[in-house]
Amino acid sequence: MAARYTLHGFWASGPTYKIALFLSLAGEAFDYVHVDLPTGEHTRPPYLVKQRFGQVPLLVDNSNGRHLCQSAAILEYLADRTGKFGGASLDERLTAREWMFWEADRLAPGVYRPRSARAGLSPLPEEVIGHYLVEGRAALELLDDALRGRSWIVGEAPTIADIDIYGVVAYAAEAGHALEPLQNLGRWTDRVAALPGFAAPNALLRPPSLRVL
Ligand SMILES: N[C@@H](CCC(=O)N[C@@H](CS)C(=O)NCC(=O)O)C(=O)O
Repeated sequence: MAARYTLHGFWASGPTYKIALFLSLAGEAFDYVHVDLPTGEHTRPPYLVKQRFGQVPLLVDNSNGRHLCQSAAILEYLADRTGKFGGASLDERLTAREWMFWEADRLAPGVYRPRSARAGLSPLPEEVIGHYLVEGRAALELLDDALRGRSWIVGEAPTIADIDIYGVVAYAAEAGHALEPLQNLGRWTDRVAALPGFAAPNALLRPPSLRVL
C-alpha cells in the first residue's frame, strides 16, 4: 500500500531534507521519488505540471491529492495535518513562521549558494561566494545569539522552525562556515540530532546509485 505522503526531491537538496526530516521525526511513512535535477527533469512538463516553480521539493498528500511546494509552506501543512511541531500556541506558531521567513531571506542564501557552488552544482565566481559567506556568517551568528540560554528556537519544545532551520545549518560546514565558535548553535544541533526519529540527510535522501534495496 502506498504511504500517505510522496516526497519528490533530490538527494543533495536541503529543502528536500527538511521535509524528509519532519516526516521522519513525526513517524510518518513516506515514499521518496528522485527528481533528476542534473538532467533537467524538473524543467520539463511532466514534473512542471505538478510543481509550478520547477523546483524540489514537491510533496503529494495521497489522501486528498494535494500537491504542495515551498519547504516552509509544506512544513506548516504537515504541522497542521499531524498536529506535531506546530507550536504550543498561536503566538508560538506565528513566531515559528517569522523564523522560517527569516531563514529563507537571510540564512539559506548564505549557506546553500556557496555550498552548491563549492560542490560544482552551480558554479559562482569566488567574490560572489565570498559575499554569500559574509551574509551567511551574520545569520549564523544571529542564530547563535538567539539560542543563548534556550533549548529550542521557539517556546519549550521543537517546532517546524527548528526543523526548517536545521535543514540549512546541517549544510553550513560544507558551504565553508566554521561552526566550532558558535557554541549555542552546536548544542542546539546536538539536541535536534538526539530527537527520536532523527536521521541525517544521507540516511533519508540517498543518491539513486547508492540506494539500499
Ligand atoms: N524556497 C524553495 C527553494 C527550493 C530550491 O531551491 N530547490 C532547488 C534544489 S535545493 C531546486 O529545485 N533547484 C533547481 C532549480 O531551481 O532550477 C523551498 O524552500 O522549497
